[in-house]
Amino acid sequence: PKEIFLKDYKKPDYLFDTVDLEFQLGDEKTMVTSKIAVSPGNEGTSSPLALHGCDLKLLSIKINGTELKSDKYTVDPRHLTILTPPAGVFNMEIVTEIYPQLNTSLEGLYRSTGNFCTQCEAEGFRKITYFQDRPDVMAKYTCRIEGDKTLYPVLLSNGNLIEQGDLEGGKHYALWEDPFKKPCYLFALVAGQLECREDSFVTCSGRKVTLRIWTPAQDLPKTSHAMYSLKEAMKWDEEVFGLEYDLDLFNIVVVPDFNMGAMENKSLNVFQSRLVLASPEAATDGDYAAILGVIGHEYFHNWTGNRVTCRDWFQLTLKEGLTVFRDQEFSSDLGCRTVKRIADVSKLRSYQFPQDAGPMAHPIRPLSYIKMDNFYTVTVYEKGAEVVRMYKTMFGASGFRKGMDLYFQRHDGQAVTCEDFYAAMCDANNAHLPNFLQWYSQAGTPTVKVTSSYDEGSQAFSLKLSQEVPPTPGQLMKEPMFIPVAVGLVDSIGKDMPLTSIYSDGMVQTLSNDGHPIFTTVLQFKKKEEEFIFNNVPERPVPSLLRGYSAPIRLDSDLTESDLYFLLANDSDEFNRWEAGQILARKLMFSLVADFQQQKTLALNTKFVDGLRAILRSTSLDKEFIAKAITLPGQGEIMDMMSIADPDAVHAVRTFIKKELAFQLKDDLLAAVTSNRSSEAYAFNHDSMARRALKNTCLAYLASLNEPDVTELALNEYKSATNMTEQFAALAALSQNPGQVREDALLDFYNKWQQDYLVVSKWFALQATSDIPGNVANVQKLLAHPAFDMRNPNKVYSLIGGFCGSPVSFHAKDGSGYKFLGEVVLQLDKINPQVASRMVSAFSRWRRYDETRQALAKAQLEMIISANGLSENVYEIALKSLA
Ligand code: HT7
Ligand code: ZN
Repeated sequence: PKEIFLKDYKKPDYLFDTVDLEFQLGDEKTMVTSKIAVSPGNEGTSSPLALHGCDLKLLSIKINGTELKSDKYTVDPRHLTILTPPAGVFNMEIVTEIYPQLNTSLEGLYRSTGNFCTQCEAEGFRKITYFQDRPDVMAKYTCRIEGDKTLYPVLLSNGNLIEQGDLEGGKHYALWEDPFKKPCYLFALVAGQLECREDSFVTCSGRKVTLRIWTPAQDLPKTSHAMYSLKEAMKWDEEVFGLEYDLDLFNIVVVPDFNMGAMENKSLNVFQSRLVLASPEAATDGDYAAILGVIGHEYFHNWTGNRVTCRDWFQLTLKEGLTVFRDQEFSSDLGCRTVKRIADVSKLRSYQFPQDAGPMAHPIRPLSYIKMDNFYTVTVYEKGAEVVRMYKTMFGASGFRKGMDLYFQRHDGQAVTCEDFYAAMCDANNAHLPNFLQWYSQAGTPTVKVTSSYDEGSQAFSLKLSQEVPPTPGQLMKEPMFIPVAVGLVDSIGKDMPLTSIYSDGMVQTLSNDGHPIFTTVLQFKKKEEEFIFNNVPERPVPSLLRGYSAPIRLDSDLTESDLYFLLANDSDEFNRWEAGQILARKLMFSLVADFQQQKTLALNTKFVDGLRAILRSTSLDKEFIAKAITLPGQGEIMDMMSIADPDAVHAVRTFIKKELAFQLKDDLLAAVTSNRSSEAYAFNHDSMARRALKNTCLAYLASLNEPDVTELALNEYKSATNMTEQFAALAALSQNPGQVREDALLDFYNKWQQDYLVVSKWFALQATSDIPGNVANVQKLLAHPAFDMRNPNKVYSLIGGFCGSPVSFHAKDGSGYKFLGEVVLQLDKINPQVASRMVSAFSRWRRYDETRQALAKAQLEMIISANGLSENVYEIALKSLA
């Protein structure tokens, strides 16, 4: 396999101005005719025109209307090369045959429950026709679709429908025209038996846009939340960024078989069912929130990704980091900002930090890849979003908006780079951010150490900062990065001190906001070491550092335990209140892990219990915040911070703390469950969701006691629940403890919901992630369950992905979890390499474990990499994991 490097980027030799596609859809095969107006990309180019292609049968090529003789082109399994294209502008017509019903990779044109569907990002268009399949080739498209009218009554593509009609032999056709230039990865076609929910949105300039969500008829009632989400997203983008939708039609199509969450094809977004379909009985608050976020995300791509796209795939974070940031902000504005921030930071810590510390570590703009699909990662997406957030932290909301305006003014209709975004942000704010671009090119999570000191005589409070970016594969030496550190100083009664001036780098900076005192300032930390001295500080403060998590770093400060308890109780920055609790919990978990490893008796410190009790009893804090604040850091997060990850110890300690807290706080937890019941109909709003979150978190704690009264309580909650959020939480609570009650509840739930495959996926995931003893065998058995299907990515992610995320069973000391995954990966790779490579990634951190586990996991990776006919996707991950 060939590795592709960012440094080798060259502009295309040829441009495609217009692309006219024609599809003749058939049950066995589909014929694709592509007519392209080609022009030279560089003055006087005479080089061969190389087109990508994969799994295509070439039927004919014509240049300027004349059939091209076979000695004028070459064909290999990946390319069609026109050896001597005409000089200047010319027309090219290529006819190919493809076999969508045999396509289980779910890229290119494929069938999902009988319907036709496409997925072209990143490099799937080459499975449809020969093409320069790269994002900097932007063209205007038309698409004519022809097919049987009964089998495929709905024919959709990008842009506007300009013609449709009946044809002989029971067929019909539709002709679509997209007036906007686009790269081929945004092309889409959908055909089949679908019905739609229709609504409309009037844009800020008064244009009426028709909105349609297409699903199989029986699912239409479940699309109302998605439609609500879409209209909210359209309104929000106008209000916050002044961005208006640019066509008169916006379609969303729901398909059960899809490799990722959703796809932002121009005016024809495609979604996997889980991210559109919801009803209170069958979807949880988490599902509702995910739908809002992802509908927003794909819609926001219309400007950040589609109107302005990426020059090459290395720039992926240009559109994905920015669009994730936008969807995070959208969800924050519609819900609770602190809670959303906590959720996003937790995700970053649980998934991105481990990636950044492992063999697959890469900068948000990778330097090379074998298979681009492997770089749709939490680093490119979530860390990328944090990098965008830092511009906003530096320039403020209005400075950020100015930067966005300039970005669109300069680059609408273009395929650009991350430097172009940086330049727009800086130019719009007359700023320069030294060492900021390092975020795009250096991998690894920086660690920032902070030590503080106070001088009573001079009333000066000093923060000394130093940074260290760890070595990562291929990058042993690192440069300092620009790190914005938001800081507030809290006085002894828990109030923020006004900040008046700071001395750093030989300069004094006066702090004020138009004469008003300020309470949080952003330190611009850009060297290996720097000292910042706050003047006029009348007493020794407790510093509240990295407020709102102002940079994606690991912070290592000299705050004492009592400082942290003080911040947990008093910080005006709610994020940092939560953070203080998490740091305390981590410290506690580490010390108990050490005790466990030395076979000491475990005991919980009373200050910790008291701290959480105070939070739990608070009547002023947001309920969802309370739920998050009493939740312990995940096992993965703790293992990630150990020199040798010990899943057994971490699991034992986390289980111990949970149980002990439940025991000591039982009355408060029971009170929280009881007082947060509600008989009101389900509503998707923050208050009701927060209430359910708190109730469910408390129920989970209580169930860990495995006592008859709480089992009874959980069973009652399960039986009386009127929505999936509460029903599923009660089921999860009951299923913590092995035994008949667990088995009966799981069976009852399956019997209730077996007709709804999205609910059945949850049922798979719940069992897959369980840490009850002997779970490898359970999961193995579930593979053969009639409701499981290896060809459906959602089911694979629930069962196999869920299993890999559970430290206890996956890392079973006898290697049974590893062996199970090894076998599944090889089976999956034959069906769907993209999904298989996501699963094989679970092995990538094998070096973090003890020697026995290392040997067992390594053996599986070696077995995988030596298998015949392995895909490039899986090969790349296995190779890098073993390196
Ligand atoms: N931009 C979309 C990415 C995507 C994708 C990538 C590779 C293979 C299949 C895929 N399906 C969707 C989704 C997004 O981030 O908005
Ligand atoms: Zn995206």
